[in-house]
Amino acid sequence: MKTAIVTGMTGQDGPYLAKFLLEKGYKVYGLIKRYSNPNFENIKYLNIENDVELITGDITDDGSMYQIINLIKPDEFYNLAAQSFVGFSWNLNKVTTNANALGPLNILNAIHFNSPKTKFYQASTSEMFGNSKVEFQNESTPFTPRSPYGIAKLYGHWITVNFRESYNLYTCSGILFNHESPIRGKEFVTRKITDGVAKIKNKLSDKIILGNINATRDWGFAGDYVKAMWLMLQQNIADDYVISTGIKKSVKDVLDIAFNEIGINDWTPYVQINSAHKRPAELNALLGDSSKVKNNLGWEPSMKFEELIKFMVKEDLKRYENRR
Ligand code: NAP
Ligand code: G4F
Repeated sequence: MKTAIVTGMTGQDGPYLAKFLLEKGYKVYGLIKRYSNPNFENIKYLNIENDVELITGDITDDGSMYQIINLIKPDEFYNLAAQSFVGFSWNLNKVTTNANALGPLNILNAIHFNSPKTKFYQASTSEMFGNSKVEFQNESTPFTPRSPYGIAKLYGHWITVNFRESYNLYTCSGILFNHESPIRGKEFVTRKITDGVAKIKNKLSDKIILGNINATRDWGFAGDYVKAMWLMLQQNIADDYVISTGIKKSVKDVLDIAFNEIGINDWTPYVQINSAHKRPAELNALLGDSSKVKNNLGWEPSMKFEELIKFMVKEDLKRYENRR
């Protein structure tokens, strides 16, 4: 039986990846931080609470990573933990840097000295491209990050590449574009909208307050993207890959689909713009070219944007209906 450690188990991708690995027959250790009041909502949503072995640790604590990796010596280590909200990375720039840059370094050092056969996946991001000069970003596109989040993640990316080149470790960096699901954090724009629409439908609210609704992103489904993470660790040679759908949509497109799902064609009376939700340095557009992963690993996304947003609205509607 293969073993894997997955960090970020209370977030979105951690539970999706853990479920995928469990279905493949892995023994999965899910790393969570120490909480006074832990939140297992996402783990429960995917029905894996009895199957994942939860272990307590913190990627910013090198001793904690050293002990855990020395004890388990997993076949695979997926580092999904991060301060992942770009908007807060200006206010929490040191927390963001500790988790997103030094976190992967701590894990890589622990693997290098304690378990050099462990294959390592680092959750890198399209945010590292910044406002790119090219329309489609791929593995050769220069990085020009514009947020403390993207800058810290760029260190995580390069240190992952560096440990591969310096010590011959099997380390991969997945450069993932935005991916969403019904367990996406509610501060991210898609879920903020689908949750807001469900509240409006249930007369619990009459407004959604947003920032730059002209921004465009390349949005896919988290359930598809975790398969790409696993594929990267199953090859003979470690490499880095862009994961995306190659389709550009705007925040306004999310609003169109989500409101349409509750029978509202004109969402303008329900949406208010507030500059508090705008960023000091915005990324106006991101769009990925994932032909390398398609050609080399055979990965392609399965869920289309419209289906994804409708699915998220339906799941949020169920949550409010179940509370009545
Ligand atoms: P998420 O929902 O915000 O989950 C992040 C997880 O990391 C949470 O469980 C969080 O725990 C945990 N965490 C934060 N700091 C930690 C620390 N010091 N030690 C241990 N755990 C810590 O993020 P996600 O959407 O699942 O994304 C997974 C990863 O992919 C992140 O690294 C993100 O930056 C990256 N990424 C995401 C996307 C996307 O569109 N979703 C795209 C590209 C890259 P708490 O909640 O308890 O703080
Ligand atoms: O949903 P978002 O907060 O996602 P963002 O900033 O693109 O970051 C996500 O994707 C990255 C990959 O590209 C990940 F690395 C990162 O961890 C995270 O998962 O914002 C999307 C867009 C932005 O342009 C933002 O300015 O939506 C715009 N937006 C407009 N109004 C808003 C809002 N974003 C949020 N969160 N809240 C708003 O009210």
